[in-house]
Amino acid sequence: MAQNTHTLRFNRAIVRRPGHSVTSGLRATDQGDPTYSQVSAEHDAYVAALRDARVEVTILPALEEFPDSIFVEDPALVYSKGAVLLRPGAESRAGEVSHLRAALEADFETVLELGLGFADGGDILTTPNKVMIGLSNRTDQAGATALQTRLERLGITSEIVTTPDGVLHFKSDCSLLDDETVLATERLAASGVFAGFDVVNVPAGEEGAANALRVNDVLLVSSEYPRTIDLLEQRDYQVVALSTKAIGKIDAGLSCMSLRWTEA
Ligand code: CIR
Repeated sequence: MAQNTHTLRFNRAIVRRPGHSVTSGLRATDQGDPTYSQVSAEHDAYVAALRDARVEVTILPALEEFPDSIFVEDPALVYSKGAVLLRPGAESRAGEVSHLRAALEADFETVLELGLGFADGGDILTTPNKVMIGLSNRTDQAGATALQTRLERLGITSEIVTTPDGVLHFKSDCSLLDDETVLATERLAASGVFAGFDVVNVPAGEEGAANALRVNDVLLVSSEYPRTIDLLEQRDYQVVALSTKAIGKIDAGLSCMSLRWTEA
């Protein structure tokens, strides 16, 4: 296991409580609705895991009019140097952005706006040397290019990459495990996008495990994927297994439920 020096060190996070409407969250394939109480329990366990990892968590109130608003990672992007309000690629999620503005303005001196095109935070992987922006059904070229210029204003280098067909977000298929290592599905790693990184492939059939979340010394991994957990534990990662059974029904994983940053 390589070092985790700064990119995956966080002391602040924003999350949003699920509303009862979460049961009708967007999904590509219908596996039945999750129940509110299941999603709520998964969210509670997630917040507890962040707090156990020594992160101060701000919990925003539920927004019933936006079923997917629990997934705060998508409408904004946050770094120590500032935040960017994005433009979600799903029409039903566009209105989530304005509901985040006040919370971000309270915590960040600089809050930029994407301005044009579409980009979802789920398509953005932050690594120590660059931010990778994945084109997908939610993030288009105009949005990705606009985001690059916003990131430049924050002094952050980025590159535009592609997401495999049929995959919701770039980060549905990958996560950064430490300064040098990426966890990824074979279909994404095969594109060569992670040249220069050590890549750990999730076992075939456990593609959903690729959306893990490193927070300080621990790695949050979905408990639905035992072979991936074994693999990561063998590599000495300190795994905290969390259920994603309910949020998985609406195409979500562990990174989606928070915005995370380091406050000086
Ligand atoms: C959506 O389709 O927008 C939600 N049901 C799931 C969002 C998952 N977010 C993420 O991967 N960052």
